Amino acid sequence: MIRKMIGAVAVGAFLLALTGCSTASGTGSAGAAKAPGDIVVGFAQVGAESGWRTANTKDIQDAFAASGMQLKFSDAQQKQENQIKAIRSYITQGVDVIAFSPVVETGWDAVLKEAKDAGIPVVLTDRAVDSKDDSLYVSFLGSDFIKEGQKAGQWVVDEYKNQTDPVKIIQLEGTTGAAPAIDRAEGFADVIKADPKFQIVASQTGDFTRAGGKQVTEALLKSNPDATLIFAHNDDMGLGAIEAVEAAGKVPGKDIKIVTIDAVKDGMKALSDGKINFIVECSPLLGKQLVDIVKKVVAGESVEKRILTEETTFTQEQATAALPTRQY
Ligand code: GYE
Repeated sequence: MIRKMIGAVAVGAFLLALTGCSTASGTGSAGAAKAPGDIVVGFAQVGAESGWRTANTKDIQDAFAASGMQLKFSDAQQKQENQIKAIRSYITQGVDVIAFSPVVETGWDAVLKEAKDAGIPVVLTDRAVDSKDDSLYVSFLGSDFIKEGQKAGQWVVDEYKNQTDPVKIIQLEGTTGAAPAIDRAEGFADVIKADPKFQIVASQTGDFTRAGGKQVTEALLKSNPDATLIFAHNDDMGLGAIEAVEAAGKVPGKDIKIVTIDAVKDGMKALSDGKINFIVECSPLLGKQLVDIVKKVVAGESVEKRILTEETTFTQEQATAALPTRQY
């Protein structure tokens, strides 16, 4: 009899554990729907390094404010240890969902495992992690950075199709180890390698900032005075490069052509003015989609593991046409 009772208790405990498990994978507590005001989301942002990031932060904050959910927000100032600290603090606070944009790709498994063990679903926003265990996050929302690099490369191939002389290229890389820096470089290289006249003569990180882009371009123009093209992994570094090119007595957009990625307002203005030659769009407006993912995860609905943002490209004429209604 006592044995039977112990058995029943054990079965009960097992069932409870199972219910606990489904909460852990994001099915909500015992099926009861949570009111938006009771849902708490912790967002660990990269920093405020670029116009793109500022627009991204605003869009996420606006979308959560409109949703009625509670958003806890932290800015890691581009440091991984700060982001890990923020995520640990969200775990301790017992938030419903954690979302974050990993500053670099590697080194997340331990903290993501802690979130998983605490039953808190994680959504990757904008940037990916390179973890082999994809059960550590429920979804990854963001752009295809390889495709962006390929689009930039394709413009270069088309622009120089009638030139046989070497095209010497300076590449301004994003933050070392960040998914968009790795993937944009890869996509670009993939396309230009078809013709050996394209030579990346120097490639260095400007950390996705305007100051970084300016400083690196200054130095690299000195060591590579015959470079005629700059590929910058984001608009801000391209804008910094414009200043360095002008300071070197050259005309940006003519003596030195510039291709960038993002299409934020300042970049689009420079493109419209002919100082940048081509921009591949990368949308920072991820807020609404993130809110939708969080709602589904909390309600126990399934979500797509990979959600891609839709993006285009801009020539000078297209930038001039798009500028008046550009949101960011
Ligand atoms: O291109 C850059 C920002 O992760 C896609 O980060 C984002 C990149 C964006 O600093 O401007």
